[in-house]
Amino acid sequence: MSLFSEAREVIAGGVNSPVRAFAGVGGEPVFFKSAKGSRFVAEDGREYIDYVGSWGPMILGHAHPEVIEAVVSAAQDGLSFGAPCVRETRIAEKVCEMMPAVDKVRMVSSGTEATMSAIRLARGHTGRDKIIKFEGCYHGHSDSLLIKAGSGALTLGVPSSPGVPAGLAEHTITLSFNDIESVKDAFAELGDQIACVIVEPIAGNMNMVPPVEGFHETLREECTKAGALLIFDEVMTGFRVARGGAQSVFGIEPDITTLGKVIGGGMPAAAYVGRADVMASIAPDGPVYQAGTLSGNPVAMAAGLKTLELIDDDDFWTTLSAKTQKLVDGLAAAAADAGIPVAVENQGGMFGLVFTDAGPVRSYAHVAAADIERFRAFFHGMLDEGVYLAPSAFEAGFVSAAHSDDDLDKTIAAAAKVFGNL
Ligand code: HOZ
Repeated sequence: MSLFSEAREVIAGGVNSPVRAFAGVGGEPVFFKSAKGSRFVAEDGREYIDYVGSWGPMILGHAHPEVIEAVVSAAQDGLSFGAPCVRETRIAEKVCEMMPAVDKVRMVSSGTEATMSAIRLARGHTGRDKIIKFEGCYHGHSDSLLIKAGSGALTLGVPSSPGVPAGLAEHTITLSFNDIESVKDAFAELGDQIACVIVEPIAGNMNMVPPVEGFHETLREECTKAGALLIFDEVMTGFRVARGGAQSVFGIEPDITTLGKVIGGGMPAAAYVGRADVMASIAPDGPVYQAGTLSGNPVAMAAGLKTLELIDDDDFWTTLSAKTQKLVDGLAAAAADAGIPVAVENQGGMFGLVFTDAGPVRSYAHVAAADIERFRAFFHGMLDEGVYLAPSAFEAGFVSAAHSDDDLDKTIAAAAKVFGNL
């Protein structure tokens, strides 16, 4: 019996998160037993160069010695207190220092918790119910946000999940990512009812889709005019595309930012952060309730803080960006040599690759029209060559500081071979 079949006997769908199941590419998922640096080792002993990085957190590579040391030391002090500890204050100080639009921090344990809480905060703070999100953006799996969502929901073909009450869904207005006019129209019609706009500043859950010029500026302007809050969901882009996240790249200050992945350094930690007067609405200072037994867990704080300390360095970002650039340039050149049309994107340690001849990808409709069958063949070809990519055409890829020139050269050579066979 395969490891996946064994898992299916006792785990719903055989996985604890749907995108891991290979449903988007076919076949059975690889089971991993260890990871170090840029490499994964599977249960059968095969080694892979990893471009998933646990879906984003592992920006330093797997099992970075200083992060492991911080985790071990924190664990020896106790696994969970359910009471304040200084590590929580230190990581909050670090986040305020590194990210532009942050006065106050509230730690939670997952990206879903962060976005769900941010939406409640926006509704509670403004006294309004309606929210605007964008098609193909994924903000975790809470009810208000699982409507025309990206990531696993898109991969499995259930972007609007059953189980979301119609009465709640009617408060979520879904617009097309990068469609500036539709944003203006929605505010013209419903501006005084809109609590917030939530957006991935660079969409990373429908492959990688950057904003067009003026998109974020329009969101900022319309929210400010209408008294609505702007939420940047930087669970994926925060501390991943730049030291100060996507907001530092575009020079836009959201009212609330949601963080996850890198902020936990591979441990379950996330946060929603933002403007002091907005954050003052959260209990115990304000009436908007949110709580968590493991929020600010000392071991997770230690992993996150050490990770942030290690990436808080200009040279780190120059080197990481150069590695990612080398990878996407190599992939694009290899595809062109083989006559395979692709569109690539990259920023910091994040990249996208879409099989399309329609030029740069700027909306969900562009991604949806791409050649998904070709992606599936590419994914399996690369897997056979020892390169582990996200098992879905709708996910971004991640490069870490641990990826060496040799890793990148091997990956580009593997891609040249696989493109040639498509
Ligand atoms: N949010 C992650 C990237 N799309 C996926 C995590 C998961 O759904 O397991």
